[in-house]
Amino acid sequence: MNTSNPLSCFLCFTLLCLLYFVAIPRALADDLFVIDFEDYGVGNLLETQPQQSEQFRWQVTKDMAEVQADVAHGGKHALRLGPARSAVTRRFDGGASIQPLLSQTQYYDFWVYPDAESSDYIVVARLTDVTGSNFADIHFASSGALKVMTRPENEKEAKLVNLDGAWESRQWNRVTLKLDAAAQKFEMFLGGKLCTKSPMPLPNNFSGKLSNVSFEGPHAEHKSFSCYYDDLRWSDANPLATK
Ligand SMILES: [Ca+2]
Repeated sequence: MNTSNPLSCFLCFTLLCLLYFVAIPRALADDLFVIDFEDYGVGNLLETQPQQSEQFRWQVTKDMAEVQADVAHGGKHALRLGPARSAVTRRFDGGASIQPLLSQTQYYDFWVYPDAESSDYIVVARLTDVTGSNFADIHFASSGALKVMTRPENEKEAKLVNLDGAWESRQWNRVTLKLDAAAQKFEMFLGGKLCTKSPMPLPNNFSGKLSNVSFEGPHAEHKSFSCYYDDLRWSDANPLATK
């Protein structure tokens, strides 16, 4: 392009403006996804989820999952797993409107309502990297215990360890993960309160590109217990800073 031409100069200027207003804000703060279930219909998750290519749709891997309007954290709809031990999973490494985040510091924030006894056991989030390795595992364990997967320094095997804090049955619990892909460490917050004394090593490598999110409802012997999820957000902006 001949930049001595006034038209070329104008086009260059316009292009630079576009880059500034489109590209720069995207690098500062972005969301991989925000899911509040408000644009989902009520009913079986497999049938009510919005249009999405087959590969990147929610999959129900065990038992029953539905979008319902009886219990919601925000708006009118939330996801319900159960009764019993249902499980769902979805890929976020592609599909409509899904773009990987550029930042190495990322946050996963979600609300979960266990309609279960404190003696029950729920895998509330399990996250997988594009390589297929499981880099985060959060469990609401028996007696209110909070457990996460980590790989302690100098140890080969990842293991579940207890954190400070306790989950509440039949209430909305807010879980926030801060993931540092550069340091390969994470911090976790429950109800906005830090549960990890210091950043903990991830159990497996996280490249900064999320592949898969999955949840499992209560591991209950009782058949009538469920687990609700709402307001799932993956972002490079700290969700707790906006309170
Ligand atoms: Ca909602």
